[in-house]
Amino acid sequence: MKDLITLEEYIIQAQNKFPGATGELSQLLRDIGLAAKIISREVNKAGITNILGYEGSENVHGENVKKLDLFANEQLISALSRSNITCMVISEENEGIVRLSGEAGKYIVYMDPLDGSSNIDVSVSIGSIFSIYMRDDNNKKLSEEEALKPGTEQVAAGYVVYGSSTVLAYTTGMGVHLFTLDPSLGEFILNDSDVKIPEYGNIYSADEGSYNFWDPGLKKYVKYCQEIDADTQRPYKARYIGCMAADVHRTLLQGGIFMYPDSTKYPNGKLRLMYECNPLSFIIEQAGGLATDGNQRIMEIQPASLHECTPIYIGSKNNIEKFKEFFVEE
Ligand code: AHM
Ligand code: MG
Repeated sequence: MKDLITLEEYIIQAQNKFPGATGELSQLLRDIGLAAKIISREVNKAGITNILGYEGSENVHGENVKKLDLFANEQLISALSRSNITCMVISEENEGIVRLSGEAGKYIVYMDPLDGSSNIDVSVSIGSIFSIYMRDDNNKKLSEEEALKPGTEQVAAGYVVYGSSTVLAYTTGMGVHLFTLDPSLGEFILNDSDVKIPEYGNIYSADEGSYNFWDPGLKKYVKYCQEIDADTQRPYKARYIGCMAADVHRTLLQGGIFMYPDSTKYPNGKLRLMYECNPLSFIIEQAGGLATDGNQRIMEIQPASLHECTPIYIGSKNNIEKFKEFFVEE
């Protein structure tokens, strides 16, 4: 039987390669892995436990919050509180910073606890996304400003997709490692270490229903994707799950491009820089792909606020480079 390596074992093996490591980041990743298992269990029985449906409140973006969003938020915050390693959490579900364990922890965690939550009611993939930064100075008073770092300063990031299987991918800046949850063992099992995105893919992913809100350059690019040309495997296939974590996961494995542009409807795009775009850009770049807002690398954007949005075009290197030709044309 092929040796099974669990997420916990893998993280510890990786840590042992660095004799000076304190083990704190490893612990933090394991805590997130535990929360992901609990969320996965609830997601799978969401219908039968009557956990579906609107919770009744609105989140900081004025969107309806469903019970499972709150459940996932609570599970992740509670997992991150266990080890006194994390000083603050910034979540899609909380307007301000959430302080944990006083000022002691040296890590700052951003997260989207349940991405794509409109998919819950129809049993389509949803996800969790996380992004981890280290504090500059543990003795400083915690502040929102301290959390406003560009994505290049992430020390780790990852996502979980609750799909036909539950998968978890993470990076600490040394490649992307992918695990699948075996529900009978209750363990994430290593699929692949150092996953690479195909250099080119024939899938494009965007909410094309919003076509009339888009810039002319983007419209032309999408028409390019639809043209017939065997040499470049066009027309591309269109795929759009409506859960960025799941759409980016497919892009990681099969290549292509995922786009959530700015538009007359969403002048700054809709996806959040700090807990959607930066962590998924870190993953895709570590796998050999690219992520841009059209003008600059996503991870180099200097954030001005915790929940800000950005347009994003992310995927295989050759697809993003081709896309940029259309973008500069305008
Ligand atoms: P969320 O509030 O459930 O996290 O929504 C974010 C999601 C992304 O994952 C997805 O790509 C996008 O919003 C879908 O938006 P739209 O419905 O405009 O296509
Ligand atoms: Mg989201």
